Amino acid sequence: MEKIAYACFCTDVLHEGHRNILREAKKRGTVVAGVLSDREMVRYNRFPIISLEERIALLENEPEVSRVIVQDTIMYDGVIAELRPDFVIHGDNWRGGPMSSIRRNVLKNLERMGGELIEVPYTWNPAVKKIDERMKERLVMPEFRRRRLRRLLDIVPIVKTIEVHDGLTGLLAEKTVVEHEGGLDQFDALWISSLCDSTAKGKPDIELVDMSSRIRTIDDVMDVTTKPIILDADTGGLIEHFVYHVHTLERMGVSAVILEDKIGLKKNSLFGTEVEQQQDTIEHFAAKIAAGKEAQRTDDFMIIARIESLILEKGLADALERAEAYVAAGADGIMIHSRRKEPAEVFAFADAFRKRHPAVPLVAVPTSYCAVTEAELQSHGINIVIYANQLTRSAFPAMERTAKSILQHHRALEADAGLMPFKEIIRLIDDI
Ligand code: SPV
Ligand code: MG
Repeated sequence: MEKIAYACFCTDVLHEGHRNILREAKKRGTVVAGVLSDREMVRYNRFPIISLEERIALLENEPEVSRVIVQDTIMYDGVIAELRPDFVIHGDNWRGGPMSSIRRNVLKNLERMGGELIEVPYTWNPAVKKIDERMKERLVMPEFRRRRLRRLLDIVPIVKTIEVHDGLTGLLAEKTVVEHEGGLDQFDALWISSLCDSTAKGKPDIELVDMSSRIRTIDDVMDVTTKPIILDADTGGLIEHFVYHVHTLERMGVSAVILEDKIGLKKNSLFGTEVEQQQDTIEHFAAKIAAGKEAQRTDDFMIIARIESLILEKGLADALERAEAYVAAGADGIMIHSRRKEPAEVFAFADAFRKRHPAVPLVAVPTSYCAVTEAELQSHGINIVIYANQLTRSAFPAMERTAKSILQHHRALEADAGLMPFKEIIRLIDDI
């Protein structure tokens, strides 16, 4: 019986390096090519530019390939048990970083089931580099980035979103990949928080940092990332101004804005009823949503309505009544906010809302009820989770500790042990 040589691809384009792998596979037997599923491509931080069907066709067109299968997990346990390949072929570029856990998994499975790993020297030349750069270029283009949030909502069970407020936090959110529960994981989307954007500028979160300045932050983040951006647009301001902002943000490639139903001098929600805050009327806020939807020019852009009833202790019935009106006005999603330590009121809202609207995306921001897991949120129908301020809150104490240590010791030595060498920080920055 002819031997089986298996190689899995998580790419939207085939270049010389991939063809080299296919040729090496062909030398050893019948070539079965794997195509990684959309969901796993995303978890692996390779957002698919073309569809699964197109990726299958790409490999079917290669003369060496006898059969194409879909590999649904990044780890090889399932595919090796089912296919029993005699050889697994892979480029040798997976020996370091999070990819090395996939290599270990392949070796473990081959040892158990029989079979040999063949590692082909990774092909890196100007032509391959150019193709790689072209693919990255497509990901950063506004029309592609804008659409990416809606695509994610179809692909992943819950869109994991992290706060960023400058190029560096953007890079961290873009590139951090961890090995987790037998797979790889990374963040799906970026949250430009009004609180953290204002705080980074040393200003209070009261809509003092104006849209021009927020756009500057978005642009800094966009310049070094590809992931979709959800903007915290506070109250959206005057309806007459909001419609212009929708145009600008949509053109830039922002995927969604979240507008909160407050009016007057907005204060941060985490203050709750400790400070004077006023909720907008249902009619006026619904009119703002409708005006924004009317102004947008693509089907990609999303306007998500944020309900502050629970923050302001107006109760579940008020939150649900508002949700109904905002969806009727055209909102593409609902964010329900809470500052309780437990997620019970968020779950109660989500369960009731889901009965009436099975498909409207729901967003949660578990800052105060931080013990909740993504799986629990997901089981109550939440589609987007936003970790809204954790990067800022972890960076500040570290910086404060360092500042105090230098002042206390009149030198930097004592602080130095806790510092990352700059060489490691700048590894995030791409060469051009
Ligand atoms: C923000 O991050 O600015 C938010 C979320 O609006 S919260 O701070 O919890 O109100
Ligand atoms: Mg905010």
